[in-house]
Amino acid sequence: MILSELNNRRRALVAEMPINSVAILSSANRNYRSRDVENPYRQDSDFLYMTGISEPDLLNIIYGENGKIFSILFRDNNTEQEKIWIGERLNNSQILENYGFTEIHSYEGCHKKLLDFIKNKETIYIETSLNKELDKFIANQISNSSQNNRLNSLFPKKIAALHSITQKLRLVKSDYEINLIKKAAKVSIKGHEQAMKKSKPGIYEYELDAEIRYIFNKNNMDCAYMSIVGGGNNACTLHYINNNDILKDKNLVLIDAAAECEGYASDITRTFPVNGKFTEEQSKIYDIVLEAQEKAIEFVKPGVTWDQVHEITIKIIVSGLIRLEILSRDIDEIIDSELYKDFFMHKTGHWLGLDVHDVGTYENKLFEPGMVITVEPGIYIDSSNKNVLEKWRGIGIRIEDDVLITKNGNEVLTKDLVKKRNEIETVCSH
Ligand SMILES: [Mn+2]
Repeated sequence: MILSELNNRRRALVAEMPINSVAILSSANRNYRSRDVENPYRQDSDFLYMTGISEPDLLNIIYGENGKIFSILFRDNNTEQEKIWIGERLNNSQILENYGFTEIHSYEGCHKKLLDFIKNKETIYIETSLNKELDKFIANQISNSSQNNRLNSLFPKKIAALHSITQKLRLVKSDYEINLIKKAAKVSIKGHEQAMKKSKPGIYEYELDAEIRYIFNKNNMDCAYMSIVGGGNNACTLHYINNNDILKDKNLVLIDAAAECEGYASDITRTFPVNGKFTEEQSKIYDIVLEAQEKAIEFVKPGVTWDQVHEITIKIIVSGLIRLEILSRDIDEIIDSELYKDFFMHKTGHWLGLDVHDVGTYENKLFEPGMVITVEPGIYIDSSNKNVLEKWRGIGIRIEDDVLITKNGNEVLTKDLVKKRNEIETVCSH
């Protein structure tokens, strides 16, 4: 983590807070798999954004005073026992130097010490329900302060939602952040290519899942989210993660999987034939989704809204389905009455960043350079849908890329992964 990046973020946070405010951030809790066995630790995204540190049991206070930015960390050096069981981690003086904190104090008993930094402030910016102890402490202070106690009367009176600021900051990515998403994308692409090469009828969905995970892990990355590997009709279950079915000849397989690099997610979906060759029906549906995706991406640029992008994909998908006689009314009627939702029931994309479905509002938000989004239309024809000819049933296709909005338009961060039918068939044949 480069220091200038962290300092820019701290400065930006302070600039967004009213004068005489303080932000209090808590690290994410440990998460247990069963009894005392922990899941791999994942830092809270806001905390990671403001501190760069991926450890539990931390508290961070940020405020500005006389034009100077203060970032106070509460953290304990590891004990001898921890050194034996878990190993060494950086000590507080290394952390102070590498991450640019103004001071470090002990985490043990930090609530009392906290008061030194927040008394006389007017507003606390915080995310409640992340750290129950801290929530309780603050609630107590506030109720005491209303009781005319002289010391407690110095406690801030207002509580505000920290995410109202952090989501705004996190929405526009710096070059440093974009580079991390690019790194994650590069490894994700390798994973998808590997799955295309290894796919064949008779193997199980989890085998392709494992191929992808192997590539990610081999590159020192992990999955940004649970991989979706859905063969045949399983592709019609939008968040299918069982991945335990057999992959059948002449079926498609939809893979939505991507790696995370230093907290930053990529998010890619490709759909390809299990045996490497698209059937006629699959080809027809595939080309509609691809056209919708490419036209939507072409349209992405500063000043555009999500609604506009979604409208383009809907139009192309609906006219495609009419052409194939899967839908049979007038295009405007289908769009107005949302009849297409039997086949395309989700939005065209989402923000991407530290969270795979990243923070940020959607309604009327204009795209700006530095924002990163996914564009991922799909068509899903469930095998139980008796309103369409049998030959179409059980086809589920989604194509998803990660797109950076630039000054003049956009850059597809995942463009190196094949998506035209003939290109996919070529990779599958290797
Ligand atoms: Mn996505």
